[in-house]
Amino acid sequence: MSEKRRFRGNQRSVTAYIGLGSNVGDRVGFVQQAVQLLKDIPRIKVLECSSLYETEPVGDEYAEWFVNAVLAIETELTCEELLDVLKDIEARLNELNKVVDRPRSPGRMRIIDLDILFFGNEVHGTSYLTVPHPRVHRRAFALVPLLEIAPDMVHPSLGKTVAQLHDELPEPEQVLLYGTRRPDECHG
Ligand code: PH2
Ligand code: MG
Ligand code: MG
Repeated sequence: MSEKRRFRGNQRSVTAYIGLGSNVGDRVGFVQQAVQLLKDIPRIKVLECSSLYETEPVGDEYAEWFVNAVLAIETELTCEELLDVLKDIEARLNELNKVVDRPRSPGRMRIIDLDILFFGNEVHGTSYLTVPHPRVHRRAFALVPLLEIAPDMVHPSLGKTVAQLHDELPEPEQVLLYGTRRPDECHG
């Protein structure tokens, strides 16, 4: 049994890591609202929250910078149940904020995106859910916040720690502690 699994009565409890991201409107507020909604779920205990980061968008369809963070939680839910909870919170925040005055941007906008990055040491993949997240090891916007709260977490299928994966990123996108990003400078 993995270290990350504990039993309380006959309830299995797992430490999981959740990535949060928003790239439209009140990005910090949406991330904070999602954290609060997660704290309100009875079978989820939020153990730790990383700092907030402002991150360069990855993927051509996104034009605006994201605010990203990672949470460590302890839960008795299964991975599929946790995914349902996250989808529900995404839907609630989308519904509550659908009249948000969106800035004009050519890119795709996410009010809130909640991803399961790790679920204990579980490795499994279906069309519905893959854990660990299939791109966690390639994304500085996930690895930098993880580095803060779980540098020694070993990726269960790659066998490398978060710190090693971060060191090995070939061309990391920019990840800045929130509040430290300077306005784009003029070149030339
Ligand atoms: N999420 C994506 C695609 N690109 N880029 C950054 N910086 N942060 C994200 O959370 C992000 C992204 C799809 O979920
Ligand atoms: Mg995502
Ligand atoms: Mg997602």
